Amino acid sequence: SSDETQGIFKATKEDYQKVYDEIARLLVDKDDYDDGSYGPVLVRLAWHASGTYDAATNTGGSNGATMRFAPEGDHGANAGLKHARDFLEPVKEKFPWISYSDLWTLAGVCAIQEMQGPIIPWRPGRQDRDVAFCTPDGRLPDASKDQNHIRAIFGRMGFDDREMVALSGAHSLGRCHTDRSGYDGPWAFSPTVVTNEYFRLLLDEKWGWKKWNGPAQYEDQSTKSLMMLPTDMALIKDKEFKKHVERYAKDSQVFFKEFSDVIVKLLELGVPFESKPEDRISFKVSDD
Ligand code: CCH
Repeated sequence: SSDETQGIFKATKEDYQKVYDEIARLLVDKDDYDDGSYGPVLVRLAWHASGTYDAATNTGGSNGATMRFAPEGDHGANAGLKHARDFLEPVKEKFPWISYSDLWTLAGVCAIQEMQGPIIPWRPGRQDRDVAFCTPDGRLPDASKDQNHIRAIFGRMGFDDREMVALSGAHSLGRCHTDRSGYDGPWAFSPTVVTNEYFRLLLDEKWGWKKWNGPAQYEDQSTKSLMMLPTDMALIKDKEFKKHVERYAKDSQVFFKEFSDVIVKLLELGVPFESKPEDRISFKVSDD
């Protein structure tokens, strides 16, 4: 008997576009949050769901959406991501056939595209898994560390130097919250638009330690309104990383292309797709 008669809903590309459109609509509708958008925190949810991947054991990654469960949801690195998960609950209610793991990654794609970023081709196929699949704490990066830590954490996922720098460009978006990570402030002047500003600021501004009682972070000396984490600053302290910071600062098109490719890879880590890369969907951006 067919899937149809068993009551299994086979979603089409058009169905996934409807989910995309609903998230995009809610992003506009619920603009009374942080800098006026849930976009950045949705990107962080997709990244933290995916960035638990360990290539050696093929565990973790976006397949499973195990951050729904207390052990993983309570990991220090995931503080504040409940805002993103709760934002998506009405979408899950409206489209109950989509898995949380597909929904969270699709939401990251939607947020990047709606914040004027590049198209991020995406495909479905993730299945939610139970609490037993929660990953151990410590798989996500620690902002107080240096380039060796960045290479250890992202190397474990299977990324090279170039990809690590491209991924870090996501910090053109959003901000740090004292009640989540303990750090404070945005990286860039336009935290709800995807740009290569993060790389330009890293190179062009003078950065000094912020004088405060919080965790060690940098502030720009001219306006004292922007921030960098120790791990961000490692990207210009390390010669190999810095080459890529310079490439992306110089050419926003190169950044957009390599950022898109590396986000596609991030969101697919460890997912046992039945579909092929050619089956990826390029969602249509909303017109405003
Ligand atoms: Fe990040 N990130 N991130 N980050 N991140 C934080 C916020 C965002 C690190 C630490 C932090 C990536 C890599 C790293 C986003 C996307 C990505 C915060 C503040 C810390 C701390 C959290 C808070 O207080 O709310 C470290 C360390 C690394 C690597 O070494 C990568 C990779 C991505 C995506 C591809 C986004 C977006 C935010 C903003 C979230 C918000 O709520 O505004």
